[in-house]
Amino acid sequence: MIAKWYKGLFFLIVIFSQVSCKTKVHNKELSNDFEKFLTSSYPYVHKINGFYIVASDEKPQSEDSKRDNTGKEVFEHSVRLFSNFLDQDEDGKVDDGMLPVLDGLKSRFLFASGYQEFVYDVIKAVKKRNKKLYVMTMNTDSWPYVADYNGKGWEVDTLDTSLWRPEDCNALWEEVFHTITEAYNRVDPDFSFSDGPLRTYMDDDIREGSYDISEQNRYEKGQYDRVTAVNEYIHQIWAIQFAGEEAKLNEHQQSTLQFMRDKGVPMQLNPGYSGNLGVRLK
Ligand SMILES: [Ca+2]
Repeated sequence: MIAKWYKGLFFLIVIFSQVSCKTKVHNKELSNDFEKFLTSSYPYVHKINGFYIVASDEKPQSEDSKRDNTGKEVFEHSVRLFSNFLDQDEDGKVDDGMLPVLDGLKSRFLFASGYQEFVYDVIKAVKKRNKKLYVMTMNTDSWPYVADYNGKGWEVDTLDTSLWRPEDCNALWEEVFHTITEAYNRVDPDFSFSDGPLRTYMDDDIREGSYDISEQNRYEKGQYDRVTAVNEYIHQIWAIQFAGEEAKLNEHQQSTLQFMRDKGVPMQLNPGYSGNLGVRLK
């Protein structure tokens, strides 16, 4: 299946880091001010050890969304997904192996869900106040939100294009996964998307003609770069292993999966997970 939401499906704003805080007290004041700003500006705010998740109260309304959900449900679902990725053993605490990743999340990212205008506003406002943070988004007016998606129950023949997505998928799963793997990318130089093993596996797959990014690049008028492509490639491979279709992956994709496993990338999600981490601020 070719997803209908390929346009701009991975939206990442690069904000260059320039902040220099001289004392811990100053850091704390900044973080209090930032938190006050978030809670006074957005309908929903959650914090997991300093990593913020914000959301609008707009109802998801993309073409592929089931339209009976609310913005609050998307928000609470995003908190559950982040929590479950960070708490694979489901004991209600961040797994030890995920602590560095959580550090990467809190120091470099913020997650926002809502319509495009809302997330643009968050991006602008966050950039003004904390230049270190990238805003990762779930655009609920253009990407499918499917509350009961469970990541299983479909088959794939081969993974041969960047446009492939699981059937009836929930884009929120993918965007949360991208945020987690972007955090890996920031804390572990081996997890680079521009060079290193992951990039090599994808480049080899493309060179041998078994994987294609050119069609997506045409759709995106030449703007689909290989750094973005690597992050989508690893999500596709993750989704295929999650559905139990791992045997369909070719040798480059198998190597990519093994690399992620060796790095401790969380491989499981439990749709019934209820051990939310962190604290709801609003
Ligand atoms: Ca745990």
